[in-house]
Amino acid sequence: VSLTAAVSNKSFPAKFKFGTATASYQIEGAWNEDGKGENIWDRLTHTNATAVKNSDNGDVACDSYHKYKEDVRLLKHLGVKVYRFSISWSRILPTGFTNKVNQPGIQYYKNLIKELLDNGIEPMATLYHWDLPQPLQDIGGWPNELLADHFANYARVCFKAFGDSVKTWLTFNEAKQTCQQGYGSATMAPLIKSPGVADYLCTYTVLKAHAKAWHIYDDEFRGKQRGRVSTVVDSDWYEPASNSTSDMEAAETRRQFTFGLYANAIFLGNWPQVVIDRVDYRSENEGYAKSRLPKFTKQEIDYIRGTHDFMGFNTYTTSLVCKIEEPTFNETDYEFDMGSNAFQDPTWEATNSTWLKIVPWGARKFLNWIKNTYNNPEIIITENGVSDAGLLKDDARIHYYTEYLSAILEAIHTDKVHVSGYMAWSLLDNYEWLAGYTEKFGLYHVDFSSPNRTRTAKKSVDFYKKIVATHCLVDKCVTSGWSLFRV
Ligand code: PNW
Repeated sequence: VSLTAAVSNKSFPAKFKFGTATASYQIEGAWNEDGKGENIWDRLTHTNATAVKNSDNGDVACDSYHKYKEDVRLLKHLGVKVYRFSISWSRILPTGFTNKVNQPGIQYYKNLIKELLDNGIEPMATLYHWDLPQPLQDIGGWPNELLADHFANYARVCFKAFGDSVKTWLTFNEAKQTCQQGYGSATMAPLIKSPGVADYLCTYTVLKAHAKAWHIYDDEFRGKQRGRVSTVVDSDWYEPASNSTSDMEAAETRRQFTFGLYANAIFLGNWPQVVIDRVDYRSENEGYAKSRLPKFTKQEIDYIRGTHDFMGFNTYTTSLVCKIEEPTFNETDYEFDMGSNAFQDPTWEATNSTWLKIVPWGARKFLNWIKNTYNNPEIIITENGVSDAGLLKDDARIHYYTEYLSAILEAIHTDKVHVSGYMAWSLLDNYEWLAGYTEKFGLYHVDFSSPNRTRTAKKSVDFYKKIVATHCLVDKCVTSGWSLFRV
């Protein structure tokens, strides 16, 4: 297959914003420096190291806590307009609560933000990228609905400290991974296995936490700070395995149980109806006294609906879905609630992450589905990228970005999807959760064996730099008349 055949010759709109993304625990290191408290990834990696490949941890990671100025130089070299990073809650509030505010932690992010602005790069801050303060896990973590208030208080501290400079805020990165993996399948910290019970309680809290933070911004800060707040939703694109009605329905149900579980309440109101129907139905048949899905009151539905100023969307890959017979009622499982199987086509191009197959058309279909399902919101692609084993000549990464950016260009121009920005995951090779340092997503290589954590540009740096500069994937783009940004 010719690589160039699929490359779009259309151009990204003039105001389209390119950037790169990272997350605190994955890059910062300095896990116990300057008053930072312990979080759930510190606890997991220090007490249950065998759960992680090579017993790796983020104690030092890319050492960005000390090397942030160098990171900003790399961003400057790339020419990106935006840098998406996350704030470590335990660095700001070591106990998780507001009883102690850690000034050195605040100062670190102030320094980073100033360095970005001095170099003409917009900061985009994520408040929660999976590193919950351990004391909040000790009271049950996200399944405890009291966390909504603790998160809201933390958000207020951040809006107050950084909101004069940060104009784009994301509350949660991929709450689906937090809830379904952290409290369901036990494949992310805090490794709690309670699929179909604790995961829904987590989702319920997270949606309320997000809404509270958005309202705090709206009520107390928007007037003078004039920024925008949203959340990041992700899932695989779920394509029906056949064109039978049952597979098509099963795929849509799975989209609602994954993406819809996190987006519906915010963009349309309440849980998706199919989620309510199926969890209620299965809970009753499984013998529960009431549904495992916590319900929102009418007041809560109204409070959560509309708490977005755009949509943050992470996209990586695609799965196929086929309908299965109703699973046994003897067992409770989030997977059973969905009533289908999901799998990937073995002929799809593989990467260095088992879950990540290269399926660019899935990203385009997904963007169209979002447009049609959630009333055509403005979408910022807050993450997209691919892993390899760490090659400097990373042609596979260039291939992935070329194909996905082509699909996104077609979505923008042909399908009229309102995509306004794109953050490549990731600026640096970094700590990839339970995969440790074995799956590399960076544009820049990091030498984890050197105390300097030396950064080296991979081939993809020049490639991305050129796209950022020209807004084109080919030597000469066709400029289209269509632009969402025309004034
Ligand atoms: C994202 N999946 O997570 C996260 O936001 C990053 O922190 C992470 O490093 C990056 O993707 C690469 O994994 C995902 O299984 C993890 O579909 C898993 C999936 C999707 C996203």
